Amino acid sequence: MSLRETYDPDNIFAKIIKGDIPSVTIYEDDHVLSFMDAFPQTRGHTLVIPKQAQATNLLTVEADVLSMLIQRTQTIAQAIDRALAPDGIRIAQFNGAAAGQSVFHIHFHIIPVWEGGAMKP
Ligand code: DGP
Repeated sequence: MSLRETYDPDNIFAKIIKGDIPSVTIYEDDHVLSFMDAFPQTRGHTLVIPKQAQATNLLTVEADVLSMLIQRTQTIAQAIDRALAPDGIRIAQFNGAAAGQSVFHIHFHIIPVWEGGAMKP
Protein backbone atom coordinates (compact mmCIF):
# COMPACT_ATOMS: atom_id res chain seq x y z
CA MET A 1 0.00 0.00 0.00
CA SER A 2 1.38 3.39 -0.97
CA LEU A 3 1.59 6.41 1.31
CA ARG A 4 -1.51 7.90 -0.30
CA GLU A 5 -3.94 4.97 -0.26
CA THR A 6 -7.35 5.68 1.25
CA TYR A 7 -8.11 4.35 4.73
CA ASP A 8 -9.69 0.88 4.82
CA PRO A 9 -12.31 0.87 7.62
CA ASP A 10 -12.04 -2.94 7.77
CA ASN A 11 -8.32 -3.05 8.58
CA ILE A 12 -7.16 -5.26 11.47
CA PHE A 13 -6.81 -2.43 13.98
CA ALA A 14 -10.25 -1.02 13.11
CA LYS A 15 -11.61 -4.50 13.90
CA ILE A 16 -9.73 -4.54 17.22
CA ILE A 17 -11.26 -1.15 18.11
CA LYS A 18 -14.74 -2.51 17.31
CA GLY A 19 -14.04 -5.64 19.36
CA ASP A 20 -14.37 -7.91 16.33
CA ILE A 21 -10.82 -9.22 16.87
CA PRO A 22 -9.62 -9.93 20.44
CA SER A 23 -6.59 -8.16 21.84
CA VAL A 24 -4.87 -7.71 25.19
CA THR A 25 -5.61 -4.14 26.27
CA ILE A 26 -2.85 -2.20 28.03
CA TYR A 27 -4.61 1.18 28.18
CA GLU A 28 -7.83 2.69 26.82
CA ASP A 29 -9.59 6.04 26.95
CA ASP A 30 -12.05 7.86 24.69
CA HIS A 31 -9.38 8.61 22.08
CA VAL A 32 -6.69 5.95 22.31
CA LEU A 33 -6.38 2.18 22.51
CA SER A 34 -3.15 0.45 23.47
CA PHE A 35 -2.73 -3.32 23.25
CA MET A 36 -0.09 -6.03 23.08
CA ASP A 37 1.47 -6.69 19.68
CA ALA A 38 0.45 -10.19 18.53
CA PHE A 39 3.95 -10.76 17.09
CA PRO A 40 6.12 -9.17 19.78
CA GLN A 41 9.77 -8.37 19.11
CA THR A 42 10.43 -8.36 22.87
CA ARG A 43 8.40 -8.95 26.00
CA GLY A 44 6.00 -6.05 26.52
CA HIS A 45 5.93 -4.95 22.86
CA THR A 46 2.88 -2.67 22.80
CA LEU A 47 0.98 -0.73 20.13
CA VAL A 48 -0.78 2.62 20.51
CA ILE A 49 -3.52 3.65 18.07
CA PRO A 50 -6.15 6.41 17.78
CA LYS A 51 -9.73 5.14 18.07
CA GLN A 52 -11.65 7.62 15.91
CA ALA A 53 -9.12 8.98 13.43
CA GLN A 54 -9.27 7.25 10.07
CA ALA A 55 -5.64 7.86 9.15
CA THR A 56 -3.32 5.36 7.53
CA ASN A 57 -0.04 6.96 8.57
CA LEU A 58 1.86 9.89 10.05
CA LEU A 59 1.76 11.90 6.84
CA THR A 60 -2.02 12.04 6.74
CA VAL A 61 -3.04 12.09 10.41
CA GLU A 62 -4.44 15.33 11.88
CA ALA A 63 -1.88 17.23 13.96
CA ASP A 64 -4.03 17.24 17.10
CA VAL A 65 -4.52 13.47 16.89
CA LEU A 66 -0.79 12.99 16.42
CA SER A 67 -0.05 15.17 19.46
CA MET A 68 -2.49 13.20 21.58
CA LEU A 69 -1.08 9.89 20.30
CA ILE A 70 2.54 10.69 21.13
CA GLN A 71 1.58 12.02 24.56
CA ARG A 72 -0.26 8.77 25.36
CA THR A 73 2.69 6.82 23.96
CA GLN A 74 4.94 8.61 26.46
CA THR A 75 2.59 7.82 29.37
CA ILE A 76 2.33 4.15 28.39
CA ALA A 77 6.11 3.89 27.87
CA GLN A 78 6.57 5.29 31.39
CA ALA A 79 4.22 2.60 32.73
CA ILE A 80 6.08 -0.12 30.82
CA ASP A 81 9.34 1.21 32.24
CA ARG A 82 7.95 0.93 35.79
CA ALA A 83 6.48 -2.52 35.16
CA LEU A 84 9.28 -4.25 33.27
CA ALA A 85 12.41 -2.17 34.02
CA PRO A 86 13.91 -2.48 30.53
CA ASP A 87 17.34 -1.05 29.75
CA GLY A 88 15.87 0.94 26.87
CA ILE A 89 12.62 1.57 25.05
CA ARG A 90 12.41 1.80 21.28
CA ILE A 91 9.55 3.84 19.78
CA ALA A 92 8.90 2.79 16.17
CA GLN A 93 6.50 4.01 13.55
CA PHE A 94 6.37 2.97 9.86
CA ASN A 95 4.71 4.68 6.89
CA GLY A 96 3.93 2.70 3.73
CA ALA A 97 4.56 -0.93 2.88
CA ALA A 98 7.98 -0.05 1.48
CA ALA A 99 8.97 1.21 4.94
CA GLY A 100 7.73 -1.93 6.71
CA GLN A 101 4.17 -0.92 7.57
CA SER A 102 1.79 -3.87 7.46
CA VAL A 103 -1.35 -2.49 9.14
CA PHE A 104 -2.58 0.74 7.60
CA HIS A 105 -4.08 2.42 10.65
CA ILE A 106 -1.53 4.79 12.17
CA HIS A 107 0.22 3.35 15.22
CA PHE A 108 3.28 3.65 17.40
CA HIS A 109 5.24 0.63 18.61
CA ILE A 110 6.62 0.69 22.16
CA ILE A 111 9.37 -1.93 22.30
CA PRO A 112 11.18 -2.49 25.59
CA VAL A 113 14.77 -3.67 25.11
CA TRP A 114 17.23 -5.35 27.43
CA GLU A 115 20.97 -5.43 27.14
CA GLY A 116 22.24 -8.75 25.89
CA GLY A 117 18.88 -9.57 24.31
CA ALA A 118 17.30 -10.79 27.53
CA MET A 119 13.50 -10.81 27.94
CA LYS A 120 12.77 -12.10 24.49
CA PRO A 121 9.08 -13.01 24.11
P1 DGP B 1 3.61 -2.32 11.30
O1 DGP B 1 4.61 -3.18 10.61
O2 DGP B 1 4.25 -1.06 11.86
O3 DGP B 1 2.39 -2.04 10.44
O4 DGP B 1 3.14 -3.14 12.59
C1 DGP B 1 1.94 -3.83 12.68
C2 DGP B 1 2.04 -4.68 13.93
O5 DGP B 1 0.74 -5.18 14.20
C3 DGP B 1 2.97 -5.87 13.83
O6 DGP B 1 4.02 -5.73 14.78
C4 DGP B 1 2.12 -7.07 14.17
C5 DGP B 1 0.88 -6.47 14.76
N1 DGP B 1 -0.34 -7.19 14.46
C6 DGP B 1 -0.76 -7.64 13.25
N2 DGP B 1 -1.96 -8.25 13.36
C7 DGP B 1 -2.32 -8.14 14.66
C8 DGP B 1 -3.46 -8.57 15.40
O7 DGP B 1 -4.43 -9.15 14.89
N3 DGP B 1 -3.46 -8.31 16.74
C9 DGP B 1 -2.42 -7.65 17.35
N4 DGP B 1 -2.54 -7.46 18.67
N5 DGP B 1 -1.33 -7.24 16.68
C10 DGP B 1 -1.29 -7.48 15.37
